[in-house]
Amino acid sequence: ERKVKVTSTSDEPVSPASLICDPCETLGACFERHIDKSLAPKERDDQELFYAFALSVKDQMLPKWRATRQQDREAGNKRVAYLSLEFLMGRALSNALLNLDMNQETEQVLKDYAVALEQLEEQEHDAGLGNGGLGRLAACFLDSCASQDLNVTGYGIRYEYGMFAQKLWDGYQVERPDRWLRDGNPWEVRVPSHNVTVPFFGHTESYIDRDGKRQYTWVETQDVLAVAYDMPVPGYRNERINTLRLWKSEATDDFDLEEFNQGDYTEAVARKNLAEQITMVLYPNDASENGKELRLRQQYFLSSASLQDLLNTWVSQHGADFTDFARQHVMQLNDTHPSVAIPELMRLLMDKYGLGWDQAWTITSQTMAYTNHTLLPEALERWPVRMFAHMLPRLLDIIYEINARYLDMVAHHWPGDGDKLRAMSIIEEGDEPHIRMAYLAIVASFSVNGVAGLHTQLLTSGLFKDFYALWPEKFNNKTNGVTPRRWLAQSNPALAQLLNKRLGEGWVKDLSRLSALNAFTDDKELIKAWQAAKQSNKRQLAALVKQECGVSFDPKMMFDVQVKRIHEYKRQLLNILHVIHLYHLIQQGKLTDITPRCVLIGGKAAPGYAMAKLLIKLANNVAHMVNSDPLVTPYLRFAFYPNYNVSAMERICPATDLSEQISTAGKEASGTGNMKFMMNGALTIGTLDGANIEMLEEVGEDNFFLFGLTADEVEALKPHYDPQHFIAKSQALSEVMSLLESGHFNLLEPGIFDPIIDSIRCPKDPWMIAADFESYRLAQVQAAKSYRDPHHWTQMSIRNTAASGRFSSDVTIGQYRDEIWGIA
Ligand code: GLG
Repeated sequence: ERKVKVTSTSDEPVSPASLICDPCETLGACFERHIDKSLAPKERDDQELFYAFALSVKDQMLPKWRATRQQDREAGNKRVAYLSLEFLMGRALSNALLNLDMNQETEQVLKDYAVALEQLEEQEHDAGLGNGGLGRLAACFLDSCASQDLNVTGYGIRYEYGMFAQKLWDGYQVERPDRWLRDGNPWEVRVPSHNVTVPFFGHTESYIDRDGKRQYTWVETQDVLAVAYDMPVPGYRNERINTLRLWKSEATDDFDLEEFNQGDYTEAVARKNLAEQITMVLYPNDASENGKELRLRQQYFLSSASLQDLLNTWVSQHGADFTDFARQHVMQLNDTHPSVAIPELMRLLMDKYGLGWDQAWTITSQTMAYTNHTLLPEALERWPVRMFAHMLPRLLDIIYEINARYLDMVAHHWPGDGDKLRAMSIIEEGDEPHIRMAYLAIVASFSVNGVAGLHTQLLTSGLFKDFYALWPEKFNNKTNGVTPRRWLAQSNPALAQLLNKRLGEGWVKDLSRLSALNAFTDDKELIKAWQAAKQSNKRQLAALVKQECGVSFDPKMMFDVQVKRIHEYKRQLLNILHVIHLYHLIQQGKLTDITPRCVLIGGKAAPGYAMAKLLIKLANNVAHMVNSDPLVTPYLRFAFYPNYNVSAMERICPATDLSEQISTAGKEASGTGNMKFMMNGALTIGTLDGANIEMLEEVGEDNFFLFGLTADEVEALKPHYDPQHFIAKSQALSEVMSLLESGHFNLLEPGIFDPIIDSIRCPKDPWMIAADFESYRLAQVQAAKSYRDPHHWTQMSIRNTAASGRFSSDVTIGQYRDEIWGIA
């Protein structure tokens, strides 16, 4: 057997286990070698077989990965760095096999080992390095960038502990740590040649240089080592392998030198933990800020390490000449989380490479681009100036200088308007002054984008109105999308095969081709096959729900699903109230409008978000009552799905009939789950919020169950909102409230749901549950009626899939490429 020693330059990915690897080795030979050489010599259980197999698939990628790097280096094309504190990647194996077109070969190889691919896939731990939409969007974008042959690198953090695992105890959420790396991560490659050090604390000193110019240095810092771990991101059948570079924090060897010198060796070594803490755990908050010092440390750690990496690569090729740097780079900031990259780039260019302010500013403001993901005030990051002064003193100097120069411009634009200056300043004054990170990001970026049409419109007319007046050209919309590889081709093989048969395989790369389905909506054969695919997916989900929730779902009933983070604005409560309403109707024998349905809710609540956790308890208690009443279960079943994550969505989405996208209008920036369901042929019941609006535009009102107040109406109603009025007006809601208030769902725990009841009855309820209930109920009646005509329902389902082409992240990334990044 011929074995070739692979040599490589420092920039190329090499995995230790693959040092001896024949580039022409087959997958099978590779697998055999890893079983032999990379595993401990004990029982070969599924976990170990998965590990060896994943290593083999990675080995198959290595030559392409190296070639991609080399090609990008030689072509000298512009490169994009996607900076994000979250990449919610999920599992990698099935996606890699699909994109690399290795499914057939895999089947052959695994036959010899009498193991099924699904068995191995189940062994892989989700890479849960994100909370929800924002992190999953980053993952979909990476897939689209690679699949469109774009030179885009993801930069993130290699958290030791990802998103917590959710358990249920007596219907309450309990959090368990997610040690996803415990069994090792076969996909990652540690690249010590890219180590950089990141400074913290200390103070700034100034001095006069040889040319008589004042210069600044940041001294007596405590440095932390950033170690790069690379993960391959294979494009769809195009030979490109992009990189997701995740940073791990470690102690530098001279950490706490003083203590070493004082002879306190063990103490000093033990203190190294402080450095390692930075990348220990993902903050589990979605759409709300954390405000914790450690979080700022993570943000700076990621920003500094990534920028140093980009600058080092540049300098190794061009020397310290930055004339062309801005033409060759874009840094896309995924929300304000990495926006401290702005003053950090200024610092590196000025303090490390000696550029003057103006040149550094030109480069910074021509390379930074900012994506905003939310209008919720609680999610807008503000850091106390005090914290910056202590942790990042040099950056604070720079932010003050940016602010001073920018406020001159504001003063020029609005002469004599002190209020404007105060309102627009990057520094928010007060007893405890804060830095407004979104303002910093807008001031320093050449592009600011929202993530759906309505969202961008609300940004420019509301939250960022003044900035829009100053710089209209910066603002643009990029409606989100999701990757059709993972979310259709991979997770819904039944439907994918059907699409392949009807349309060929082109849709995987060009989702607009799905619109050809519209020609077949009367085709009986297609309708039958479409229904069969859905039924088979529903049977699989039913088995999973039985296993995870202990509830029997009947595939003949309508599957009505709401899975996403638990948040008041997403209004899981509206859904639960509707379940209570149906339960009540059925118990009273009022069955005329009832279509048998199985309702599934799933999602995690931030551990500190009491109201969201209470909603989980309510869902579980209502589910218990529904499922234990034999009069009710022929018509209604209700389950809360524990530990909802990417892998769960891959099974839930293909089996869903009705997708709940019911946020208060104006609150959900875009949503991306809504798009996954649509692609998989679910019908949506939804409000005019986020990307729902664009989905409705594509599919038409006849194929969508629309309800609720518009964003404008919500705003207009706010000052005189009277929930009692809406409750009194709706018999259904009055009865639901009475039942809830009677303690029917919490007999053993009196009063526990009072905060929920009070929130509905409170005139300040920002989510306007009572206002939208009746219109929601009527839309549900409509959906129930429609479902009773399977032929027509299926036609609507086909039309939804057909109209989903615009929500491929390939389309979104095409727009980023052309309108923001300007790359080939
Ligand atoms: C946000 C929003 C979602 C959006 C997602 C991706 O809440 O509406 O779809 O980002 O842009 N904080 C988020 O998860």
